[in-house]
Amino acid sequence: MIKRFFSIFVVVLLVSIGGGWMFFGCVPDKEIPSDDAVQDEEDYIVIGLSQIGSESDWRNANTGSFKSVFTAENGYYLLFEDAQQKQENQLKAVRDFILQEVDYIILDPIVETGWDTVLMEAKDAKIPVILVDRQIVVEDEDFYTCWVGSDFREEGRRAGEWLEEYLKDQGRQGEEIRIVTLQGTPESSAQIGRTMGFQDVVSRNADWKMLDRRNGEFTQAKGQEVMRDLLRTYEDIDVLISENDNMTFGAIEAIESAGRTCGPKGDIIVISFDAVRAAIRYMQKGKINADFECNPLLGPKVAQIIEELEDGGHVEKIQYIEEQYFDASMDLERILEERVY
Ligand code: GYE
Repeated sequence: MIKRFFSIFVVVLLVSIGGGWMFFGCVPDKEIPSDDAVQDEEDYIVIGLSQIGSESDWRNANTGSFKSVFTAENGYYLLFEDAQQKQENQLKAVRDFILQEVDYIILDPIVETGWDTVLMEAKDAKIPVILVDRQIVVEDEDFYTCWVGSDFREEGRRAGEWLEEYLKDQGRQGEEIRIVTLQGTPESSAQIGRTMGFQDVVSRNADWKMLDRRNGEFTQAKGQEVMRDLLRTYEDIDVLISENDNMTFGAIEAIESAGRTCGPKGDIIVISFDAVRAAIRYMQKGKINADFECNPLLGPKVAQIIEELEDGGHVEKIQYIEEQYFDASMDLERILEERVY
C-alpha cells in the first residue's frame, strides 16, 4: 500500500510540475484530496477511470456523474483519464492504473474488441474491473467483475416500435417508407445494439426501405456532413434514425440548409437517441419526433457496486440502468424541469 501511495504521490507531483500532461498522451484530471487528507491513503478507495472522451453532451453528463460521486468527501481518490476517442490511450491508462495498484478500474470501452490482454493483466494484478456504458467481447468473462449500462438493442427496438405506431396514427401503413441511419462509432456496442434493434423492426415491415447507413461518429460536425451527403444522394427521405443527439443536431442543420423540413410538421421524421436536455428543446421547437433515452448517470450505481464489493458482497454481472423515451406529444416543459442532463 505504501509503495502504491508513494507511486501515486510521485505521479501526481510530476503531473503537477509538468503542467498536467500525463505520460500517455491522455488528458489527466485528478480529483486530488487536500494535502492533509493525502497523509493516509488508507482513508481512500483509489479508482482508476478510463473515459472514452468528450464527443457528446451524453458523454459529458456521464463523466460528470462519475466525478460527482468519486470525490474525496465520499472517500475516493479518483484518477481520471480522457482517452480522446483512442483505444490505445485507454489501454495505456489501464496499464498505468495497474502500475499504480489502484483498488478498482472503471472502463468505458470505446469499441467491443481488443481488451483481452490488458484485462488479463488487471486480473493477474487482482484489480477488479467494472465496465460501464459500452460492452466488450472477451474470451473470458472473468476478466471483468460486472457491466453497468443500457440495453442498446432494446433502445433500437423501441424506436422501431414507436415508428410503427406513429405511421399507423398518421394513416401511412402500407406506404413505402424510405429511411436513412446515422450510426455512432463503428463497432461500439451502442452503435451495434441500436442498429440491430431497429433492424429487428425493419425486417417485419416490408414497406420500410433502409436506403443507407453511414458513420456519423456520434459527433455534431460529422452528423451534419454525412446528412448533407445523404440528402444529395437520396431525394425523398422520409425518416432519419440518428444514433445520438449530437449527430441529430448536425443533421437538422443539414436538412434545413437543403430547404427540407423535419419533425412532426416536417417532411422528414427524426428519431434520435440519448434524450439530453438540448434535444428535448429541439423537440419543443418541432424538429425531433421522438428521442430514446440512454441514461448517462451511472456514477451512483457504480459507487453502490463498489460498496457491495468492499463489504465482500456479490454483484450481478450485467446491470441495466432504467430508461424511457420522449416524443412531441408529451409535456416537454415538465420533462425539461425534471431532467438533470
Ligand atoms: O449515445 C453517445 C456517446 O456509449 C451510449 O456514446 C454511449 C454513446 C451515446 O458518444 O452520445
